[in-house]
Amino acid sequence: MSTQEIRVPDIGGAEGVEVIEICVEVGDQIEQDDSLVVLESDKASMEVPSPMAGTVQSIRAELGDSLSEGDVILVLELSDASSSAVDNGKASANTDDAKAAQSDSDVPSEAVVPPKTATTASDDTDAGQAATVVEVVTIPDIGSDEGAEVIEVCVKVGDQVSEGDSLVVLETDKASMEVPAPKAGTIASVAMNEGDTVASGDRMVELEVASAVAAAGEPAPSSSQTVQSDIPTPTAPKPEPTKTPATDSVIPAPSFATLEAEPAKHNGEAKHARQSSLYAGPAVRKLARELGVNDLGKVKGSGPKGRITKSDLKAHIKEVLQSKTSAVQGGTGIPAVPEVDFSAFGEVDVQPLNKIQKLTAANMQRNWLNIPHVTQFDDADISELEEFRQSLKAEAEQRGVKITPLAFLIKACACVLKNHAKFNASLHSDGEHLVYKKYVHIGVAVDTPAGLLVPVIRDADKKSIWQLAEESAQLAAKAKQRKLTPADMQGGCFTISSLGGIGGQGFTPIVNAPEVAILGVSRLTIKPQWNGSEFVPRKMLPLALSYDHRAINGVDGGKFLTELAQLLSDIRRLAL
Ligand code: CAO
Repeated sequence: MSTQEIRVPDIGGAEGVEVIEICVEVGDQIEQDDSLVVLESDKASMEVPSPMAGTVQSIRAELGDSLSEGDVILVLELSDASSSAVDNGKASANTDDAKAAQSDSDVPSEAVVPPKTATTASDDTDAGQAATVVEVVTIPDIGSDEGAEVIEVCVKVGDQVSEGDSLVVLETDKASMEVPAPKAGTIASVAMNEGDTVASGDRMVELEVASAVAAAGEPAPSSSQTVQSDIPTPTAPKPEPTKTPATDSVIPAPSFATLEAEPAKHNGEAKHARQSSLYAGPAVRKLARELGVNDLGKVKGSGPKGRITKSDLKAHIKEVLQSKTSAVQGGTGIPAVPEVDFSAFGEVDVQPLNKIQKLTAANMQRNWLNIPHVTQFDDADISELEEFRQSLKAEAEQRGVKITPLAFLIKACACVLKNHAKFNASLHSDGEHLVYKKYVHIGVAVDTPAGLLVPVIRDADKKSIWQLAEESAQLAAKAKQRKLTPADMQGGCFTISSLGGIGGQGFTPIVNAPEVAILGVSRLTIKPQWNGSEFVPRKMLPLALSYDHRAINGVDGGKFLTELAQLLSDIRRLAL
């Protein structure tokens, strides 16, 4: 098995170009043309492709290194095919001859010369006065015989451009570049479209520029004249970048291709500016197009300077696919509420949501969107319960416990949950199973200054009314002091949201997924009840049971609520 040092190819004469990304690791099996490193100068960047297939034996370049043409990037253990190619003289295994090996194996040279312009017409202005001429701007030498694809046209007719503004973005297999305007002017015509394949010398745009000639007092050509001069053709000899003559119509050229290194200077639409300010190499852009990622602006780059790597692209696609899946499951895709400038209607005070509020908002939305809710209502006659509770007040004081209807509600719910296992269950994430829980942990919604918290009382079915009263009060106090631990809020099977101490006749609570049901309790009121012979005043407690209709049907809900109301009406049955 032979090895081959892979060196920096011809990078258009650039010296000391920084390594900003190493795309391979020792041991990686790579194919010919796989990107090895990304180099970046202050003006441009390029991916250096492997001239042959093999296994990365060692990496000589490090992030941040400054490399020039001929510097060793890594050592490749050649695959059989590459070895025989080397043996046959297609690639040289002689490390001193690495440059030859690179050119033999088609490592692209991405030297780029600036676009040239050719005067084609002028305005009919008098000599010596300010005048404009229309100049043809052509595609510069793109360092590739196979042409380049126009992946973005950054300007449209009528756009004012400054010198250096991007006109189009071109991409070859291995590199991409923005072609800058050679001088300031107005776009008179655009000769290419996105998707076109172009070659050096092709007509790109016509630029209407101020005529220095006319301003200098020399006769300007009349508008009827069409002067065609010095338009480079695709076959024009490739000038050395370093020897490019400095003329008015030529700007300093990037030494090799870039899409990402040049900051966005587009005068076109926002899309252009957004796209071209991105750091993403041609290989990533190509992959993005193949995978249908049209807007790289949505991909978060994790590389140096926010550069988008292939892994970032894959992570983005995964995220999008997951959100699409949950959209199917959860019915998102609902049009957003339009943004309103409330200050247009009067004074406003904008306050940030705290962490709990944000979490609650997200959870509520998630649960509301994901769960097909049904809410069923009933009133429980808790006249006897209230009488009993009042009778416990002295003892409660002695015990140092405040006893409210809540403790009875927790106890009653625990009993009913044991009898109605579907309410003490969760939908399996596969959507095809119910997970029945053998424990009964009940969450109690607590209103705190920081927001809504739901501590969980464990094994509520095994605890006495006193214990439940004490524990719920302790947990509520802990919640209000923000001393709850995550464990205090985990593992709930069912939630009680009691607004009884506050008021209201009823409300529809939102199920706290992955639980499948929640009980909303409102303020008891004395209502006339028919006892068979007359109306009598009774203390009626409004109950609202919301449940996930995927797990629980209406009959189940009706039975649960009826049994709960009966238990609360006759708490002797709690002892059974
Ligand atoms: N009807 C009439 N009075 C009631 C009642 C009811 N359903 N429930 C409680 N009360 C009474 C209590 O007996 C107490 O009266 P006394 O002081 O005279 O004894 C008073 O109202 C205040 O009770 P409380 O609210 O302090 O205590 P609690 O045990 O009823 O509730 C807690 C505790 C933590 C649940 C409650 O303080 C709380 O935070 N509730 C808000 C829950 C919430 O925000 N839910 C909405 C969630 S979004 O769906």
